[in-house]
Amino acid sequence: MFDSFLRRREDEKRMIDEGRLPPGQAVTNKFPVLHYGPVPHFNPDTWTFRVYGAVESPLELSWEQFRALPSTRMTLDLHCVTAWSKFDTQWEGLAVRTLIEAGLVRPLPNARFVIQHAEYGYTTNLPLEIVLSDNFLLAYRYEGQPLTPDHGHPLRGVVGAVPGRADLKTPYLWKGAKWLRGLEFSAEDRPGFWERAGYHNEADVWKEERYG
Ligand SMILES: Nc1nc2c(c(=O)[nH]1)N[C@H]1C(S)=C(S)[C@@H](COP(=O)(O)O)O[C@H]1N2
Ligand SMILES: [Mo]
Repeated sequence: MFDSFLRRREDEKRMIDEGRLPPGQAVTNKFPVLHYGPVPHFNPDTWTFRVYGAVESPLELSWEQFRALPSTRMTLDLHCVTAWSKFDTQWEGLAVRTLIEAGLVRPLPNARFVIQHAEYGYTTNLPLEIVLSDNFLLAYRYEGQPLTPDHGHPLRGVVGAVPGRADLKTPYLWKGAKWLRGLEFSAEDRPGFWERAGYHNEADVWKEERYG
């Protein structure tokens, strides 16, 4: 107990020194679980991933097809709006850019936003620019293991900070939908579940944009 307290204090000091702790955040070495509603059951035979909206033609992939696409790894610092930050988390999954480079998704010129659609109607919205950047991933593995049900198995959006990449915008973690089932490209922005519940639409962790 006391050891983990000391370790957390040391980690926090190091992250402040390295300029990696955003205002109002505290370090956790745990991985808290936060969401609204129940944890869905995953059936690999019926699961689909859809990409639609402002794209040349809609795409639907089975779990097998999704997993056959080339994977990308990202190491991200996660910042939750409830004030915990978790550093150097390792993720593996599909980069949205890979879907575009493979020619599977062709965004229309007017596409500027992407709405993540998850089980039970949960949605969250991000600018296309963030979805295509080096700090957003459609993740199916965390720390070398498949996601646990609580953290979004089999697939979630995840967004975080990449140390040393001040050029990347970093939103709070709620901008990654657990139990993700599809992406809607859109010309117009459409605030999602937490955004409509009062969270900030942009959610920049460095500007402390927590509430709208
Ligand atoms: N489908 C779904 N995804 C969600 C949420 C949710 O309620 N439903 N909550 C978000 C919020 S508020 C946070 S902080 C993160 C938490 O992710 P974690 O439980 O893996 O820490 O998931 C986000 N993704
Ligand atoms: Mo959250």
